[in-house]
Amino acid sequence: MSGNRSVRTHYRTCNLCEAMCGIAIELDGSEILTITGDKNDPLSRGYICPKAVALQDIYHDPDRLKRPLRRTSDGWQPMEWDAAFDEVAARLLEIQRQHGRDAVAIYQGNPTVHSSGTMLFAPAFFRALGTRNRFSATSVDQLPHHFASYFMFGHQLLIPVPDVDRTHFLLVLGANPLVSNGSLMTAPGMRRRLRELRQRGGKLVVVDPRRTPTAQVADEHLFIRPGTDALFLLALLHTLYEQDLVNLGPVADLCVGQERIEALVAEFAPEQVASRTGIEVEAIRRTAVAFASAPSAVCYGRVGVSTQAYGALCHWLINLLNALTGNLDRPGGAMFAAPAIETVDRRGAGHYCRYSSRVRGAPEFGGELPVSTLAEEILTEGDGKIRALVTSAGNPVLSTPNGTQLERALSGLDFMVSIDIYLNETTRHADIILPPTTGLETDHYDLIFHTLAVHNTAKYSSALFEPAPDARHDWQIFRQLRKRIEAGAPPKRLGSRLRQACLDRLGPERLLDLGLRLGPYGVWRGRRFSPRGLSLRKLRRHPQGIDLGPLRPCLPGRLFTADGRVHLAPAVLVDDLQRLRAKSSPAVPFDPPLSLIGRRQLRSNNSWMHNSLRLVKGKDACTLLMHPADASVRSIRDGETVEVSSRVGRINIAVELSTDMMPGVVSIPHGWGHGRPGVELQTAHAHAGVSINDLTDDQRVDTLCGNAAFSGEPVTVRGKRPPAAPLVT
Ligand SMILES: Nc1nc2c(c(=O)[nH]1)N[C@H]1C(S)=C(S)[C@@H](COP(=O)(O)OP(=O)(O)OC[C@H]3O[C@@H](n4cnc5c(=O)[nH]c(N)nc54)[C@H](O)[C@@H]3O)O[C@H]1N2
Ligand SMILES: Nc1nc2c(c(=O)[nH]1)N[C@H]1C(S)=C(S)[C@@H](COP(=O)(O)OP(=O)(O)OC[C@H]3O[C@@H](n4cnc5c(=O)[nH]c(N)nc54)[C@H](O)[C@@H]3O)O[C@H]1N2
Ligand code: SF4
Ligand SMILES: [Mo]
Repeated sequence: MSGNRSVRTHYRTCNLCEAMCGIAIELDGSEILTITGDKNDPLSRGYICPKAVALQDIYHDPDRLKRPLRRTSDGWQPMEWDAAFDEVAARLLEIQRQHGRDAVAIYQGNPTVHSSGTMLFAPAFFRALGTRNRFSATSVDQLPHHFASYFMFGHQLLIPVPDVDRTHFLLVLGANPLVSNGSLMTAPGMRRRLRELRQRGGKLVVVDPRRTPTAQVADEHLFIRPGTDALFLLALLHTLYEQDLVNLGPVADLCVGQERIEALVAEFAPEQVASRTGIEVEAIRRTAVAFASAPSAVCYGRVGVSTQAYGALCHWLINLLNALTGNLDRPGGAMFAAPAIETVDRRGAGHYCRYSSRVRGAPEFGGELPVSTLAEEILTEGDGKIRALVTSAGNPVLSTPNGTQLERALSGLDFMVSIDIYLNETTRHADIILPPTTGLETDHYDLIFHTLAVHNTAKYSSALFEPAPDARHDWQIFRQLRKRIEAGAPPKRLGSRLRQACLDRLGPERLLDLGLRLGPYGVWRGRRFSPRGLSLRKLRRHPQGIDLGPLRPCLPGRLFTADGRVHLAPAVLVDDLQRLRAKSSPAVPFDPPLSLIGRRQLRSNNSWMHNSLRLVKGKDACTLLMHPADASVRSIRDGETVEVSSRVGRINIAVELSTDMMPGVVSIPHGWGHGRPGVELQTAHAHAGVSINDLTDDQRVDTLCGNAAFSGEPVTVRGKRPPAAPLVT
């Protein structure tokens, strides 16, 4: 191809998931020839997954919306942008005037954090609406991490990251990074990283109710009963004290509360928790001793331990395990990244319980209410009822518990607007859809995931393609909406008006440039001029990224607690042990006949990439994984369609027998269920699958922090034939 002078390579970061892989796009004119991993990217070093290639499918997708749409009795009609902005603002303001500000709710979904334009400009719009009814995907995901970090380190975003590239012992609970490519651990190329861990004599232990691809490459895999990780972690801590293995190491002088822990964990001997967790006494002790004795070790827990009834407890206990073995803030342990644009500042530190939800009294965290309560807030009559909803980059019908109930609620709203690129399960309920540019049409700097990366780097990607004519970027949509809402709302103080006018004038590029210049590696860091420091210009000159070095110890400097210490025994978390004790008493019968968990798939990205044919073609991916023993007592055969039911719903799904499942546990991937009427996603519709969240229960939450407790949903599975043995269901 070298003779062809029109062939060029565009470098950028894939922004689909947290891994931030560097990609190289080879083009002939405007035709994409190949999308490959960029070997020179300092973070991903050539790794990509199959979804990167599908970036071009999103760009070319005929179903992707390009103009605003309005729902009418004659179907969807295109609208002019200005008319759409005017109408959205007028309707929202009118509803707020009549019923109060909280009558308008907002829901922000996952791609929010993958878009610098949305990150920079959406907050001002949502602030202008001034509603307390703010919801997001956080409370079906990582809320427990924020909760533990807020109470232990004083800031919800100061989340420890496992230093996987240097550790000697990685203990993974409820995460499958070989498939998810890592989460709250930006670490593209986990297969290579895990191979290197073992090559340097390190060990990988995975605790999961399913023998996942990550568990398959581990030194040891322990099956655990869904939802019992807090007990397992307490038993690990118990063993540290029992065997005199506690040593806080580098943070010894920075912590408070350590003297309380021994008494708190005293009752959780391995013997006490083994039958509940399904993990043998000897395996618990062995794991604790190996962890504490390794030259460095780190425990990492993700979605499987976040989305359960004791998610916040789990993340507190994980941080404790790391701290009490001397592995907090030291190489090979749990460390903090130092991004080029600082995101962890005083203003966003967090807060808890300032107010609570109207119907069930669920607590706010960081200015958001748990999304498990959204449907009831719309459906329950009375003062304070939600009457309008703004969704942005979210698909809560498929991604939050009891999606069927939420759909019923959405269809009864007075007004709904969705800022989204597709007409899907959620946005089909909107009155107006505002579609932004996306992917290859946008500039990108990752504001969030550099804060969670296992190695410090910086990279700016320019848009590859000109946006379609008459398209709007997400930040432009938010700016227009905000201006109109502000024009119709009570005037704000002069200071905040001036600040906003400045932000508007700067636009995203100059804001990023300022962030880089003033950041820890910037040309103006510490108010001194450092000519070799970072600026946007410098990043543009290095489109394949700049290496800023391995993670470095940073405590106590980055702590945000009032006393500048790490709090090992925050009262709210200590008190929550009481709830666990009550639930785990032997008098309470445990475990339903079958307990349901989720799974992620390499060719899937939550609910919204099933319209790419290259990702969905082939074998049906939306199946119920079930252990052969559980199938045989129910006379269920491989491939048969069964009925799965829970307290809130029922679905029909094909069974895939698998000895990788723990007996008594079944698994369904989330993000499917595109068969609903009115979904305008041709390919996804033809590969519809069913939604696990038509089974998950909106009442199952971690009542401490409000996160959805998906893991371990009690379900009944029925085949076509009568069961081989009587079943207690
Ligand atoms: N049972 C169960 N449920 C789960 C999970 C689970 O493990 N099990 N996982 C949870 C987790 S971790 C998450 S993060 C949530 C995700 O929950 P959501 O964020 O609600 O769902 P997504 O599937 O990410 O939907 C993203 C939406 O953004 C739109 N979109 C894509 N790109 C853009 C863009 O550039 N701009 C705009 N404006 N819109 C865009 C898509 O069309 C889609 O509508 O799901 C949660 N739900
Ligand atoms: N390919 C792909 N990659 C993705 C996504 C995607 O949809 N597809 N989504 C992205 C998003 S938004 C996120 S948040 C991350 C999530 O990243 P991960 O957390 O790594 O992904 P999951 O596959 O949800 O892993 C959860 C694991 O927990 C296990 N599990 C379930 N219940 C329990 C339990 O009670 N205890 C324990 N110990 N384990 C349990 C499950 O079997 C599963 O292996 O992935 C991101 N990356
Ligand atoms: S793992 Fe795949 S989807 Fe995620 S950033 Fe890398 S290439 Fe993109
Ligand atoms: Mo997520």
